[in-house]
Amino acid sequence: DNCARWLGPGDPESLSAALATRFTQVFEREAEGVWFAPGRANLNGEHIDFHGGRCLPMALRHGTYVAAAAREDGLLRVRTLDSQLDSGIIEIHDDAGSPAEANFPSWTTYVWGVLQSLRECDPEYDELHLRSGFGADVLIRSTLPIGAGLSSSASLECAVALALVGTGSPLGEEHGGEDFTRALTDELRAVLAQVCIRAETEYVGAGTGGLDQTASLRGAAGKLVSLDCRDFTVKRSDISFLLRDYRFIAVETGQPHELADGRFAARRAESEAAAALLGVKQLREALPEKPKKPNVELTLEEFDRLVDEGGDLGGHDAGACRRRLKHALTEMLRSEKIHKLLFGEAHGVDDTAEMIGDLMAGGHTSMRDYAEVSFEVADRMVETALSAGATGARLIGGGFGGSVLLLVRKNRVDAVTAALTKLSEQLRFLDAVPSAPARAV
Ligand code: GAF
Repeated sequence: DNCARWLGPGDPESLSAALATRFTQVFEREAEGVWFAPGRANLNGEHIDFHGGRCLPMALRHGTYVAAAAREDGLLRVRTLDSQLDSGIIEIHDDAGSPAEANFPSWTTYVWGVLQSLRECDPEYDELHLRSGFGADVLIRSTLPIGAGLSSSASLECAVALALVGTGSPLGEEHGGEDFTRALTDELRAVLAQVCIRAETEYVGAGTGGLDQTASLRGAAGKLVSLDCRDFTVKRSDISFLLRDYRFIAVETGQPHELADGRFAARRAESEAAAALLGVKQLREALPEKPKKPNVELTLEEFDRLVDEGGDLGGHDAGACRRRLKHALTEMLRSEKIHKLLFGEAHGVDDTAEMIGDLMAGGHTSMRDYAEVSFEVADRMVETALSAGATGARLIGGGFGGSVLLLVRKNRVDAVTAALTKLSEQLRFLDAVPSAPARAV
């Protein structure tokens, strides 16, 4: 029998109402609203967003809820209800520098970083500008497992961005509730994604690439996002035909990951050394508009030739740089193939699923052997899921921990989850349902 542990997303309306009630207890005043931003699962395109590659994420039903009310004294008072992180209200004074310097818990830097970054928002978008002296009381609750490779950090940033804009900007003053969500055009969402990306790269100091924030702010219900990271344009593909017979399931490995812990940055630096040797800023430039396998092979040969000639890799190991390069280029190719599958000629449901499944398997192998960000539990889970009848399985996110994404025919879900639960009863499953992006709730 199957005792798989499922992690439900909860009901947004009740979660929002409960958070507003808690807000009143915690801050002894009423919240002006509650905002939500989802986590994401990425079908393909890992470790290539910062190289201008194509990513294929979906926004999840699980994410971060933020209740907030404005303050006019510039003070930021924040609290999380996550039992592992909660240490009561934390007061961040605007002129006191980064919370990290004050030894506040690391999650507070994300909140503070979004506030700083919003203040530097492109002057063209004055509807997003926070009034001077703006501060806020902020209460946070997440339905995403933290550090599970499902973008808990980005979903926190995006939910906070909406809450701050919702309480402190002209857009928020003019529009409340559903009206606020409607007023957030795709253009404004793209601007807010950049705000959150800057919060993470400049204020938190994690050199990530923008996939997560874009998925959270610009995903769509029932749709997979095809994100071209050269210019952050998105196309959305309705995959409801696939979801009639198949399910995407994320399985949390129980091994948490930290993007700010240095290993992610080390992998990125090796791939950037390869790019520099090839004379490009981002590795996507090393491939033509419509890349094919021979283009990947030629680029690898070119890399080998440059290494043989004594080319400069900034002190990085040539073998490691080559493996990062190979991962990035083949991952880009897999993304283009899935993009073509979704937007090109239609195939039958099972054929489409099989083709996506094969590409997922290729993606996992590449994460394991070339990006070298996988780990034993994830490898075993992928193998087990595939032998138990999953159509596709791969590690997603930054790696070194996190989650595996499965594509499973509905009639095989029980068999697959039972086989995985036999591996470890600690695993947690969540339905990866492509859902609406960040919004007021
Ligand atoms: C993390 C990063 F935040 C993203 O930008 C992306 O690089 C991903 O790892 C790997 O694809 O989620």
